[in-house]
Formats: sequence, C-alpha cells, structure tokens
Amino acid sequence: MSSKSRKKVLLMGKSGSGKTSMRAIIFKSQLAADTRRLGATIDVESSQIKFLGGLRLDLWDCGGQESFMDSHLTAQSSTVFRAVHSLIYIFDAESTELLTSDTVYFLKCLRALQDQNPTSAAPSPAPSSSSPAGASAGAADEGGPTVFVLLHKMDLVPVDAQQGKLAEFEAEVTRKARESGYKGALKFYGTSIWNETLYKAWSIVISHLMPSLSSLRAHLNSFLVLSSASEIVLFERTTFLVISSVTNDKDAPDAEWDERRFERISTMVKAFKLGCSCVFHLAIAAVSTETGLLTRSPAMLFTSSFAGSKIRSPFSSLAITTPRYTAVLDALTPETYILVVAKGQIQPASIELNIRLARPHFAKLESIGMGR
Ligand SMILES: Nc1nc2c(ncn2[C@@H]2O[C@H](COP(=O)(O)OP(=O)(O)O)[C@@H](O)[C@H]2O)c(=O)[nH]1
Ligand SMILES: [Mg+2]
Repeated sequence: MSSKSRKKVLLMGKSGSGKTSMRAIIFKSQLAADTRRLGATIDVESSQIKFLGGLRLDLWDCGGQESFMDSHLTAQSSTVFRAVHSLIYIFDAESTELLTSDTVYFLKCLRALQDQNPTSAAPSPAPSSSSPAGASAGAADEGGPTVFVLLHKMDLVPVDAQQGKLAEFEAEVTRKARESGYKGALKFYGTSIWNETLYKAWSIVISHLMPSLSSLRAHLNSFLVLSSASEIVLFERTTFLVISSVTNDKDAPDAEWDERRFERISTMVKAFKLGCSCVFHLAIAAVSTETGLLTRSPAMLFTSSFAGSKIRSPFSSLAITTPRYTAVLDALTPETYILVVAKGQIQPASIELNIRLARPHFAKLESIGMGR
C-alpha cells in the first residue's frame, strides 16, 4: 500500500483528557455514557481503520501518563513521531494545569514532531474550521504534519464562557508554540463527547486526510444540479462523519438552516443506529410541528419512533417528507451514505431513483480512490 493511501494519525494529550473516549465514539460506535468505563491506555494502542477510497488510517492512541509521555518523547520518539500525517492533541478544558504543565508537554510533542519530520518547519495550510468539505487534502504531505488542537470536555465550561476560553487558550498556546520555534499551522477546536462538536472536529480531520476532495465535490455538485436538490451531504458509512457537502447557491444562505445541521445529523443517525439496530426505512408525511430544514424534528422523530425496538438489522435508508422539505438518506457506495435534501414536498421515490442512477458512477469513483 502506498504511503499516500496510508496515513498515520497521533492522538495525544494528558491521561484522562478523553482520547480513548473519542476514538471509541467515532470509530467503535460506543455511546458517550459508556466511555466512563474505559480503562487507562497503556503505552500506545494503535488501530487500523479502513476508509473510503482505499485510505487506511493508522490511529495511534498514545497513553498520556507522565511516564508514557516521557517515553514517547525520548526512547520511542522516532517510532512515535516519524512519518506522521496529523497530530490530534487533546487538552482537558477543566485541567488546572492547562497553560502550565499540559502546554509544556504539548510543546515537547511539537518539537519531536518537527525533529522527526523536518519538512514540518514549513507552515502547512490547515483546513478551514467553518467547512469540513473545504479541507485541503494532502497539505500534510507537502508541508509536514498538520496539528489539530482540541480543547476538550467543553461541556464542563459554562456555555457563555466557552468561546472566550477557547480564544484565550488558542492565543496563549499559539504564542508559546511560536516562541518555542514551531512554525507549522495549529488549528483549534472546542469539543465535547456530549454534543456534535466532536463530529465537527473529526469531520474536518478526516476530510483533511482525504485525497482530491475538490474532485469529489465537483461530482456532488453535478448531482445537485441534475437532481434539482437544495443540498447534498456525503457521510462515511461507519463513522457517519461528513466527508463532503454541496449546497445550491440559490437556497443559501437561509436563516432557517441550522449551522450545525451536518454534525447534528451525524450524531443523531449514529445514536439512532446504536439505540435501535433495527430496519430503518420509513417515510413520514406532513409533520405538523415542522420548524425548518433538518433542524429539530427529524431528531425527535428518530428517537420517539423507535425507542426500545431492537430488531438487530443494519440501517438501510431514511426518507422524510414535510410541507417544507423532503430528505432522503440512503447508501450511495459500499463506504458512503448520501443525504439529499430538496425544498418543498416531492416524492421521496424520485430522489431515491436519482440516487440509484448515480450509484454506479460514484462506485466507480470510489474504486479509483474518489477521483484521484
Ligand atoms: N464531561 C466530559 N467527560 C469526558 C469527555 N470526554 C471524555 N470524558 C470522560 O473522561 C474520562 C477519561 O476519558 P479517557 O478517554 O479514558 O481519557 P484518555 O486517558 O485521554 O484516553 C472518562 O470518564 C470519559 O467519560 C467530555 O467531552 N466531557
Ligand atoms: Mg486512553
């Protein structure tokens, strides 16, 4: 397998900051509540995750106890830090040592990353935080590893203080990193396992690992135009992370569209799949309490319709019809799901037909690595 299709991603941070919880929720479909029972990670737990387009993710969950951190930074430094595509560093927002010893370890990791990947001295353009789909794939290959910094457990910070805390943390850590001689880009996100911020950050990370996203977006755009849809979102099948999305310009911006709708869909579909594991093919017509395009109502419908029913069959597809929009979520290729949203009340069957017709085209793209 070529190094281009195999990406090493380090998950680092102090013990108890939430690294293994994230991994379990995103890649093993665990419930957030179940992460309380996770044991401490010993040394390094590496897992290989197959992604679409032949991409293989080597995820290294590095134990964060001081003794392990010291070993990662000294004896094991070349093993851990060499040939890294991305480093995801987790800080516990509640830690009393956030800007002292926690940051000191982070700076040591940046130094090791730079030493083991000499090209990382060049600034690497990190993806835009506002657009997972707009992430620039392959930047790490050209300019050294990309560093994502997650200020995690933000649910424990009062809501009105979250933004300020993240901004202050970002400014301080960036300043210290520059002072220590690190020149690469650092991208900051506030996250929590208890809401969709986790999916937002991880969608950006994953999009960054994907080759040729712009080519994929061009194909999705053609599909958007041909099917007269308002929005199309592509999800990775297992994690339900957003890989790419396109929106019809004439429908956007629309104040009623929830800014966090993609991450919310990831969260709710995954929770639904977990909670029910049932055959999932339903059409709901004329929802009277409809409030807007994919905002609250589908989430409530998911949970209220199926709570308690465990049939143990894989998720298949979903169609929702309301007076304001029609949405169909269906498998597109063996490794992706597609969500097609059209304004107004139209027959879900027509969207399903379009998806069926598009499948061979997208399947071909995937088999050649998403249009690489
Ligand atoms: N409140 C809160 N707790 C979290 C969050 N993420 C993880 N935890 C908890 O933090 C504890 C340590 O998590 P773990 O993943 O084992 O940390 P690790 O040592 O970095 O791998 C567990 O009890 C998790 O349930 C979060 O976003 N919010
Ligand atoms: Mg752990």
